[in-house]
Amino acid sequence: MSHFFSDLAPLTFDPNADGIAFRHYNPDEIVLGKRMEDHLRFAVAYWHSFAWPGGDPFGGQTFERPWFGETMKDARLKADIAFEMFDILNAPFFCFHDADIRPEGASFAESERNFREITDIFASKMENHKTRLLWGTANLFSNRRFMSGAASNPDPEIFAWSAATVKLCMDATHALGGENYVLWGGREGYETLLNTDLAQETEHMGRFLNKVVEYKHKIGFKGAILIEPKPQEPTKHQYDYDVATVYGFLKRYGLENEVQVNIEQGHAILAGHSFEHEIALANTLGIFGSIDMNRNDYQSGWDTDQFPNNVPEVALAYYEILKGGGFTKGGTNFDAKLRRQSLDPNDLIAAHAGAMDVCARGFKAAAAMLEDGLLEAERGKRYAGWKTPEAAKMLSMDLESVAKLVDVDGPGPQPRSGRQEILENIVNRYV
Ligand code: XLS
Ligand code: NI
Ligand code: NI
Repeated sequence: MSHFFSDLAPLTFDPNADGIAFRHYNPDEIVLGKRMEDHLRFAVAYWHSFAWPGGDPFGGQTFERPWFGETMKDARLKADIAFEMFDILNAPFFCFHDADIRPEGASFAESERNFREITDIFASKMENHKTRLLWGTANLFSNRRFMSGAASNPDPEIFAWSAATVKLCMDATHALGGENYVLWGGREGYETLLNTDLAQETEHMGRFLNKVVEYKHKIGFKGAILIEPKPQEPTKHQYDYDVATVYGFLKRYGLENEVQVNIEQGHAILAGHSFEHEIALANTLGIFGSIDMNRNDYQSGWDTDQFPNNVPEVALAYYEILKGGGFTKGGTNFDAKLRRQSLDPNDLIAAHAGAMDVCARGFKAAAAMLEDGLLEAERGKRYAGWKTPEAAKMLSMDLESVAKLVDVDGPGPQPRSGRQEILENIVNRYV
């Protein structure tokens, strides 16, 4: 034991507890025929919890952690404390990038050795801890070599370095039984068209993704390959802007049945969408995979990665997820970080416990809304006209034939209320 979280026992469901506990998240509670833990599939993000020093654009490190440092000893201690936290949180999953878990070496080979030593430690820890791997990923954006992108970098050596890094991270994800592999194109985009060949860069990204999918099949990785859309930040224009853009990209490269999306709440907001819009669209297009449940500050317009705390918003997101049949391989990853003044070890635990409770409340509300069926009944009524055979037939008729169906002498169709306020009032009964 490291004693970093010295006085904290594993959290349990206890609505009347004095201190930190789950007040709404009861892993064993059956909702819609399944344990809540199996529905929500919470994951802790290694990077924000253990590798982020608390900096912002105006100031550096605020956190003091005994594992901060660039040695393998630090990396091993970090892994010990990470699994201690997973145990305290009773976390079913975690997620990591290569760069979160190991110090960068002086060469690719040294970085790889460092990485493998820690993933071997993960493998042995996972034999006697419950926490599984939701997804692995490669950090192809922090190191300065990636400043102009990874797969889309004008320098072919960086393309190769990125391929080697993704291969290594896919191998580790596969070996650890990961359920997904994520690609977030952190710097796959551009700052100015003046120095950018957009056609070549997007072509390279398409080729790269094809290689990733081929490799997945070659090694027999059964997890899902996920792209995480984001419109901007760090680059001015990011190629994986939103779900719709990613779908167009996948279609262009014939990958729409191979790759799905990991949708982040904050990224949806940055793209000018709601979270539930992105989820609903991904379900419609058949590419929904997983979520990063971290919210943005609505004023700052920045990816502030805050833990979720808005039950009505979370409820609408889970409503769409449940309507799509719920998670299969995906889950709820907290790609969320503390505020930089939250220095104490307990803040890390409280942040996750609170987020799990917020999600549980939203999820239970979503399940009840779906079970009661009021919203779906209203939606059904709105589209009822299409239930008639004559209406359905129109979809396969040509334009002239459809035009002939209009009663040209009558008063024309009469508009009907969209009843938005009534629907919002219904939602409010649950949240
Ligand atoms: C950054 C992204 C990142 C991905 C994983 O905005 O959310 O954290 O989830 O690379
Ligand atoms: Ni993000
Ligand atoms: Ni994310």
